[in-house]
Amino acid sequence: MKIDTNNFEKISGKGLKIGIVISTWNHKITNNLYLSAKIALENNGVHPNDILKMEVPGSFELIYGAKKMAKNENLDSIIVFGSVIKGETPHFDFICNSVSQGIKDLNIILDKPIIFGLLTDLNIEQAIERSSGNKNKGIECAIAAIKMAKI
Ligand code: DLZ
Repeated sequence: MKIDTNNFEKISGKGLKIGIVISTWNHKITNNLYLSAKIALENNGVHPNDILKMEVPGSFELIYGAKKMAKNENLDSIIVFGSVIKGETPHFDFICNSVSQGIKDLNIILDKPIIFGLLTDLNIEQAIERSSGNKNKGIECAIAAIKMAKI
């Protein structure tokens, strides 16, 4: 994965503590999202020790993971990363809907921003495209996490 750190938005994340929940389903994709976010956060001044990672089995579990992580009062924002790839059953729609509704609910209930980093792709090629390089969702979510922590 190649990321040009000169090429993304600069916004100071100095002093912030960020939690990241990642699903291990489609791990190659979610790990790339995580690594991209980590690079973007650190490049914007977040100390590596202030990035807390939690793994959950699948995207459906991101909701509970984020809720648990939000109990840590030191964290300023939480990002969730998952990758759902469309198969031949309606499972795709159920998971995508549940996770987006669940994360939306947490944002209403909790007093902490939860950033929505769920990739919902038609195939693995799309997922790779959106989880690596300079325009990937990992970077987008890292910048959103910093911006939301400052509100
Ligand atoms: C079951 C399932 C399926 C079919 N597909 C995906 C997927 O593409 N991406 C993903 O993150 N998780 C998937 N899962 C697992 C569910 O998210 C969940 O972990 C299980 O249903 C157990 O609750």
